[in-house]
Amino acid sequence: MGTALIYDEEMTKYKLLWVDPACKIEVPERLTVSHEALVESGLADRCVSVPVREATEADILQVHSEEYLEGVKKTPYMTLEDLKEFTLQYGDVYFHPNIYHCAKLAAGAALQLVDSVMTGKVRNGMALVRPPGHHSMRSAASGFCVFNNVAIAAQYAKQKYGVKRVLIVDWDVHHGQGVQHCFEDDPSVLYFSWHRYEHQKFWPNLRESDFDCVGKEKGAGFNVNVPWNEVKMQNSDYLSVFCHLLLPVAYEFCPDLVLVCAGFDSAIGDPEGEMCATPDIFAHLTHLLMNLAGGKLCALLEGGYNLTCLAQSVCQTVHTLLGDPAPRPADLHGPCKSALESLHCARSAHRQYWACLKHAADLPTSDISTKRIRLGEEDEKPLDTEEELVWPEPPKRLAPALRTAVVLPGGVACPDGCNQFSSSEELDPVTVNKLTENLLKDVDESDALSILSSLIALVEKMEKNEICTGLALVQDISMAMMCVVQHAASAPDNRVLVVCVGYGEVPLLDTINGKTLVVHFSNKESEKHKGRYYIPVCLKKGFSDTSGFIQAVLGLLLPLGYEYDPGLVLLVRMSAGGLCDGVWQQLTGLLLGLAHGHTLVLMQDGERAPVGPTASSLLGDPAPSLGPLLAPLPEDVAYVENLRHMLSADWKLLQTTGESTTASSDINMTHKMHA
Ligand code: FKS
Ligand code: ZN
Repeated sequence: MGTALIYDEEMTKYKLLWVDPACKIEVPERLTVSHEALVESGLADRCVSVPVREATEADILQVHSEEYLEGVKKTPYMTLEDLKEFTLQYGDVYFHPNIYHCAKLAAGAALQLVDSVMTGKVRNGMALVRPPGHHSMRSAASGFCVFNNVAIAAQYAKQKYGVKRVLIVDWDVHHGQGVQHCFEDDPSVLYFSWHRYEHQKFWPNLRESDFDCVGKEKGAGFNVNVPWNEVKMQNSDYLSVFCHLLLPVAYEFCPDLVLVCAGFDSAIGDPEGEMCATPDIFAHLTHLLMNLAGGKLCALLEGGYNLTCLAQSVCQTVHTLLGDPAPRPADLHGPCKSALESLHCARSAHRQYWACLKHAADLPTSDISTKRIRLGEEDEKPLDTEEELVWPEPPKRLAPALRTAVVLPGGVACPDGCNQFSSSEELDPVTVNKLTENLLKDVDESDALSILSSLIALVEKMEKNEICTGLALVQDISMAMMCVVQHAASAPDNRVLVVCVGYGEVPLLDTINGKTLVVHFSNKESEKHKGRYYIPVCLKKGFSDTSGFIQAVLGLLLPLGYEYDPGLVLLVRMSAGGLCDGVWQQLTGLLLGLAHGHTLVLMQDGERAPVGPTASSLLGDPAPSLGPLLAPLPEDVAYVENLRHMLSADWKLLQTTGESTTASSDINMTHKMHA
């Protein structure tokens, strides 16, 4: 199952023909540099190239009015003067004799992408298109957009393929007001957008871009706006909004198809966005969406005006669609105050619509509406001196030679696509000594020793990036855990995130120096563990409450993992009765975004049934969709919310409000919370 890439040079064949400072950034080179970067990096060759087609009038009329279409249809025959005149009735857009043709191709490219994904020809894909679409409205062009490509694609998917729920994620830095208007009262399309807003002072300056515009009538709750009231938002700000708002809502909604308005003007160096997120963040945003809808994801290019950053960001997105592990994200020092305020407002505005947000905090006490500045009331801020921003080019993303290696006892078949791991090299005597002294004191089994040495050899290959992921079935899971952790954490500058799922006892691992962070999902607290680096997540009904578990993974584990930034993830499945395969696969798939994709799964030898599903997730297959999530147990939502609040003094990515948290280094407080 591959990745589609749709591109046609024809869409570079229109441009601004007169002087207009508002439109001069929208140039044909946006498309050529993006495509060239994909070709030069070898990414284009790895994709399935799908041709464009023109959207039909019927397709376009699903979203636009006949009058508008008739108007645009005349533009190829207009004189320059007529074109200028026609353009004047709209805002920040230009027409050209060839733009109608290109707009039909851009919308048609979106439809081709939907066809390729929905028929199973490919798993996912990206379309590089001009003109963009998300601003265009039923009867109006706007912001460089002529036809609303993504809206046309969503309507088409619903009609042609009977898709019940579509998620549209608009990570462009501008608000796609055209998409919002189109689906405002439609509960089958969930629209999410973050956008530069600055209390309505930023284009398109609309009141309806604010956080409290949540949709109308039946569609109430299905429009999620996160307005940025300051510029310079960074990777942490974006990830926080994904973990604490978009993903919980998206999993609860459970789309059959994900469409992305993939604009890259939200990245560093962009003259329009003035944000500071680095291109590699798009690898993570993409990855985090890839386990929704069974992996059916279509990304459509929207904005992006810094050509260097645009090309890098497009490559990051396509790399991830192809399944290459994402680079470890840099600089995750927590969201800024203004981002937290936006997140807080949006979460509280949606609290009544989504069970996962039921316990979100009230609106901020400082009334944000008083900050709404009426247009023109304040002086324009002085123009920034155009400083040249520099950021490091994202590192080359080399996929390891071997994707998934397995260490299985005799008699267990190696799952398709995996490689049975055999360590060719003998372990050095020092390691053998350490193992026998520390771990194998009482057991005198050469079997155990050979399994442990295989595990160590496997971890070493993962550290060298020769192997991406691993899976081992072991007799003594505690011993295997201790062995891997001791070994991995002994390397300087390496951190191990240990995620334990199960009712079993977690051995005492050295969590004192911060080189190991243990997050333990279970249903009861253990008394013997303490400290900042052991985090128990105790859900009332353990893993049988799918919603509660998933929400804890999204809102606790992911932000913790991102902030901790491990070099290795050790995912341990102990006796985990009630945990269904789909949930386990979601967990496994999501964790692959950390540690450059290096995840080692340990499972009890007795429990062989999950081997196949685990292997499939480690190989990068999307997890199956879980169905719309029911409301989690109210106690669990409250518990997770509380735990997050307590831990947020130590872990900045857990914050969901700008209000200060009481410092709580003593997280043992959490033991009392279920009482
Ligand atoms: C110049 C003001 C320009 C118009 C911005 C339009 C943004 C378009 C876009 C799209 F994705 F549609 F291309 N104002 N200083 O990036 O959202
Ligand atoms: Zn934009």
